Amino acid sequence: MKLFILVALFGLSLAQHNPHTKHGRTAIVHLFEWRWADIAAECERFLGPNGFGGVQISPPNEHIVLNSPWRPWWQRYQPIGYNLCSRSGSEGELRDMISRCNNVGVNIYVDAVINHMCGAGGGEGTHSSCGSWFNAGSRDFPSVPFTHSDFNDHKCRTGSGDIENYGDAHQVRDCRLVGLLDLALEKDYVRAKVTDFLNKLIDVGVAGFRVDACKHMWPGDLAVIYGRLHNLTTNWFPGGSRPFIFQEVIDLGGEPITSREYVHLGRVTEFKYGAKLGTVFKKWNGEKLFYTKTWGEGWGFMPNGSAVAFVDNHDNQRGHGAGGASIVTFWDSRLYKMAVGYMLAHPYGVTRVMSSFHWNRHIVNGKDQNDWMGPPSHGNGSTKSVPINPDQTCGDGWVCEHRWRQIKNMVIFRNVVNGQPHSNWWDNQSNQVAFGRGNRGFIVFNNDDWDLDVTLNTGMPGGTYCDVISGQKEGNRCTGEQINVGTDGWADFKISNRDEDPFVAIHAESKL
Ligand code: AAO
Repeated sequence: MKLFILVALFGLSLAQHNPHTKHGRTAIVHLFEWRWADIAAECERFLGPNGFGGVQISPPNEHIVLNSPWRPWWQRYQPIGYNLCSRSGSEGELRDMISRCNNVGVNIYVDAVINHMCGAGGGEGTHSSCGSWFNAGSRDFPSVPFTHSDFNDHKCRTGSGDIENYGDAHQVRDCRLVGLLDLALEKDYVRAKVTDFLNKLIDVGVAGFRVDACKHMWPGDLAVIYGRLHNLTTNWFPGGSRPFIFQEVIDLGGEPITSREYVHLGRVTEFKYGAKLGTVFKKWNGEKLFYTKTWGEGWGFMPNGSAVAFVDNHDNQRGHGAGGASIVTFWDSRLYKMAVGYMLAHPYGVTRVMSSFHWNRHIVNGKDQNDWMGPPSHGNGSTKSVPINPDQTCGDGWVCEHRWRQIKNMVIFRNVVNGQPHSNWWDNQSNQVAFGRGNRGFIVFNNDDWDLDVTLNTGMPGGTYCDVISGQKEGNRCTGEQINVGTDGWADFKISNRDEDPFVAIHAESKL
């Protein structure tokens, strides 16, 4: 009996680590600030056909609407209530998108902001995305409803009421993160309201949650909330499936709160991953690509089965959150494609690809003055839809990194090599490295300032393969470079350091 309970508990907690992606798909894309109607279309026309496993969507619930600055992207991290109308669209559009994505095998993960409501200075009125009245000053949110006793003001011991010192775990959990009204998640009433919100989304068909600001919530409170979540709907998921949970905890070391406190509850965002990978590809601090032979847990990252890996996110691509200047983003596209390619080729973690919008970056003394700028919008503040150009890229200021040929093809690579071990490592003791994934795929990088010209054991069956970075296989022809693998598995690789993309990748399904 004891053994049974142990197994059941273990199974329960592990289940929340499973993204439930379908058809062996392995990568998630964050369609940051996209409208629901555009996500639905993207699932059908692009994500499903190209093997993307799921989408992280922006917060779908009612949020504050701000004029100064004008409609910042971060207004969506200031909830007013749990009605499902947001800058991305109405509840009807949300429901339609979730079914259409599920119907083509693409899961939806909701960015769940449950630590707090809007900022203490958010004012009074109906400046919210569904038009609900609220009063931040008196802590009144009638659309939920939450009142002053549902907040942690009485528990916080700092002079300002805000978090002043990340070295004190109590204030990090009980005080206000940048002035955001901190919910008292120890109260059963508050837990019930939050749980109802999440369960409603599960019943509509979402596959799980990116839980915002978990460092600022007590793990014990989260355990109760997660434990009360419904199983995923059997319309699209096997009976008994637990929602996938991945928790935003920024742990770069040096603080009392660590990701270890959360890994038993679900996966956790591994912020060291992008911070280190950026440092390596930028060759800062004497880092070299060949040091990544032990990439993953060997670099002090959390256990593979606990991690969500990503190169950049919506915060640190614009200087919010953590990671700083080492983070590579679409602004540095050549390095970015390599870094994302490396992540997708490597077996570590559940991987998330970023999909951004352009803004007028204006850096003064290391700080971007326009880090607040929201998505491409019409004059009235409503978000523009995403037009698709004839060459499959996006228009109107949407960057769509996930549609870049090199990145899209590496998502497919990851699916093709899924379950295969990291193998056949080679390096030049500098910034040229290569590795395979069993006999299903092989990738070679040249991040040195000189050419690469080597013969390597790929571990792949003999034949001619199409490099999916310089081109791709279309029918029976290759639009890029071809790589001939001998019957012994060896192949010649030549990569100039001046190539547009100085890396090459082949896999079982790019064989001609
Ligand atoms: C906005 C305004 C504020 C205003 C507030 C309320 O910008 O001026 O006071 O409204 O009116 C987003 C935006 C915020 C925005 C907020 C609400 O980023 O600017 O505030 O919406 O609209 C911490 C949290 C982490 C959080 C991150 C931004 O721990 O959870 O800050 N990320 C999530 C979301 C994010 C969102 C929120 C949470 C809130 O992804 O989009 O905010 O819902 C240290 C700590 C980290 C801490 C950072 C930043 O990091 O470890 O936990 O993140 O500081 O404060 C080195 C260190 C590293 C350190 C870093 C920075 O890298 O190694 O540990 O330096 O010091």
